[in-house]
Amino acid sequence: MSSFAPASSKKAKKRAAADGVDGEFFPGIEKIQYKPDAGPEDVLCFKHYNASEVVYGKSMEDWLRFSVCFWHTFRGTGADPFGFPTLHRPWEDGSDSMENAKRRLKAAFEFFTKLGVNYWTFHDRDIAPEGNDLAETNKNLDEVVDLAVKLQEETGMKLLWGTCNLFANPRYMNGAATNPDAHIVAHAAAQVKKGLEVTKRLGGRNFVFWGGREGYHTILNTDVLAELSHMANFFKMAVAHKKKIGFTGQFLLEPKPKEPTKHQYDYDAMTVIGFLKHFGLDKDFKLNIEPNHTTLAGHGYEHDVVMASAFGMLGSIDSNTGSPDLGWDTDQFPMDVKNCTMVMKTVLEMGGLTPGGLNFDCKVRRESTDLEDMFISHVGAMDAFARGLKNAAKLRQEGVLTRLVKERYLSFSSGIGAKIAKGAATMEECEEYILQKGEPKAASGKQEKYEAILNHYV
Ligand code: XUL
Ligand code: CO
Repeated sequence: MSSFAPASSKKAKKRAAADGVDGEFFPGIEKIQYKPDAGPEDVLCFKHYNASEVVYGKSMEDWLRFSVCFWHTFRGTGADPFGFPTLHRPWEDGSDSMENAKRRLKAAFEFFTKLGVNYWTFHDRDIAPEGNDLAETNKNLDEVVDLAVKLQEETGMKLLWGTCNLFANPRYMNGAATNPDAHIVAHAAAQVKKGLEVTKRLGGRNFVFWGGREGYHTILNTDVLAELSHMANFFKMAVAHKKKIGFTGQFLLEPKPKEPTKHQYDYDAMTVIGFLKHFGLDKDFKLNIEPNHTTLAGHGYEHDVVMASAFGMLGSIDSNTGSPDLGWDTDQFPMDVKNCTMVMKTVLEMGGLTPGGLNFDCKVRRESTDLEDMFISHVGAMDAFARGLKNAAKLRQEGVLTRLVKERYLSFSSGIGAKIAKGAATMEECEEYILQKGEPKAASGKQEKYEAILNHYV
């Protein structure tokens, strides 16, 4: 999301003038093929991702469920707080018109199809311009959604999830669902009502809530309990409306610890699970985990994926990465095969992510200015995850780590351990046990052995 308008070029103006042209937006780029023997510089083909290949009982496309996000890939301009846009796309005419929005959507569907993904994701405000009031804004959205329905039908593309942008407009600067002004909370609810309706129309498999401005900058002006209960009531309204309109997609909450607010309420997976349980919302929501947010919270890359999955709350993944040496959300393409292996290990253990998927909430660097970089980045990340999937499948098939972890906890399968595991033991029994058995033997944690085993598969 940026306030910088992309600079217009002569070519773009010409294209803009010929509104409705169904030209080719990525000439010279054919549908990306699987070429396992391709060389190191062949970066416009898959060397590992082979959509229909069966791995561990399911096709790769079913395990991975790749999705392209509209906001970075089609609204990203490369602008940063220090510099103007660098990514000048030929279909952009620099305006906020409906014509530009529709042309951009057509370019996006050509991209999705040539890349060979089955899913996409968007925020309401990515795809259609805001009008002068809610009625006009909704009308604009409906008109672009009409085109999206048609393009989905023509290409077979599906919507992984829709979401509402409740953070860019200045009205939300003090929060949306947690704003101290009820008028603004009501506006956010009205926006989500429409967002749910269009997501349903597009057959969205999920609907995401990322609380971009739900947090605080200073505790001095903030009633945290009031804000958190308003947020819970906001979600309850959304659940009620979902039921009312018969939307069957999964609701997902996306944790992030900081940025843009200094403290975001949805700090990390366990914080969000605690919030959902506290307010009785845990049956209606799962989590959309973004590893770059996890690392911002000070955890390891796969930590939140593992925690959410352990509690049966992993719904979907915004598969990106941060830069380990930077402290902000860089939204880079995930290229680290070991990280991808760890994520896919969890996905395999839980039997798959459906109805969620791996959404590339990632942006090309502002210096990666060529159109082909849009493809190279996605292809590279898809291949990294395909390798992660194959590694994780082998790891699981051979079962070495699973066996070692099982053995590590063996003491809980009988005797006092089984009683503790069931929650049936008392402190007196534990005392009696220790008095009889004496001092326990310390066992090695064998971290390096586990790490060496993982390296065998990566
Ligand atoms: C922001 C972020 C969002 C959400 C959707 O850091 O990740 O793009 O994924 O609003
Ligand atoms: Co995200």
